[in-house]
Amino acid sequence: MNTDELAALGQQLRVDSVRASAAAGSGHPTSSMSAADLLAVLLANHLRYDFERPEHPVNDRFVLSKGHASPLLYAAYKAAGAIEDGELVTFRKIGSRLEGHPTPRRLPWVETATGSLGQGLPVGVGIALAGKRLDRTGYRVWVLCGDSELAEGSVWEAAEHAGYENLDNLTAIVDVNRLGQRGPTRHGHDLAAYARRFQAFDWHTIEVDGHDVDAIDRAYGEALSTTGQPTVILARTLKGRGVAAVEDREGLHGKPPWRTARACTASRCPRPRTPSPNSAGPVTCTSASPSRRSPPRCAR
Ligand SMILES: Cc1ncc(C[n+]2csc(CCOP(=O)(O)OP(=O)(O)O)c2C)c(N)n1
Ligand SMILES: [Mg+2]
Repeated sequence: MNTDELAALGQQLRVDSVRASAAAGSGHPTSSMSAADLLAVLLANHLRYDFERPEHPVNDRFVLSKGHASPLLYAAYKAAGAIEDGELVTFRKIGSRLEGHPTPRRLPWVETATGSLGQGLPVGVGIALAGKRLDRTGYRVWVLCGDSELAEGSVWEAAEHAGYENLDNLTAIVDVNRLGQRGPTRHGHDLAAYARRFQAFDWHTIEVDGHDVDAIDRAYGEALSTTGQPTVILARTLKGRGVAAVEDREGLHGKPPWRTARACTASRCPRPRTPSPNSAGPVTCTSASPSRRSPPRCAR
């Protein structure tokens, strides 16, 4: 996808995250919105995954370590054509497989259950090790973490292990939105502080504006071409990005969508074609251009 399409897809993921949360009257919309551009670029241009064959051994593995941002994950499934819009808005309803936190028992595309913070990266390290030593099919592991989540000690045990094992098939993406559940994180938007810590464990680090889709695209490319060490992409983002009333504001973590959510009526979701696990290189999207003619009304 090109720049405009990526930006529109990111915005669509935001809109759908808000819509799912609004339908449920709960969930974590602001946590989803900060990471929407990061996931849009990954899904459209870099993740090698066949949604029709989730068991395919060559599929990349994606772990949403900040599992509370499940609306974003489900919005991405919709964008990929794996679920329909009607199912998206069953989020958190009794009987729906779109639970508040993603579970592999119910959804074939979920690698591991997340929601308990600090678990996703350790699991991702294990998968990456298996990828190198056992499976050897060439898949990559992508793990999306929250910044407050990095306060969990298990994250740093995993980081040490990944660096020691030279896991260059592993990329961690940190959504540095400077806020946790109750307020600002220790390091705020100080990406360099996080970089120094990962570098101490022999990681390659990339600092990036997490809402600049071209910069994100380049960062993923750099991660792919880095050998001998795992890569972490430290992305400066804003929690609640895209809706001025909630953007970068404290006290809104896990709050049901606000009044403006009603403005976010769905437009048709673009469907990026993810690359076949057997094909090399990034995908060229042939789907209809995302809805530039009718942009979501909650757009900036
Ligand atoms: C082990 C653990 N402790 C506490 C929580 C409760 N909790 C859910 S989300 C959250 C804050 C997460 O903040 P961050 O990682 O920065 O993600 P963001 O929502 O900002 O994207 C907390 C403390 C949890 N899910 N797991
Ligand atoms: Mg945060």
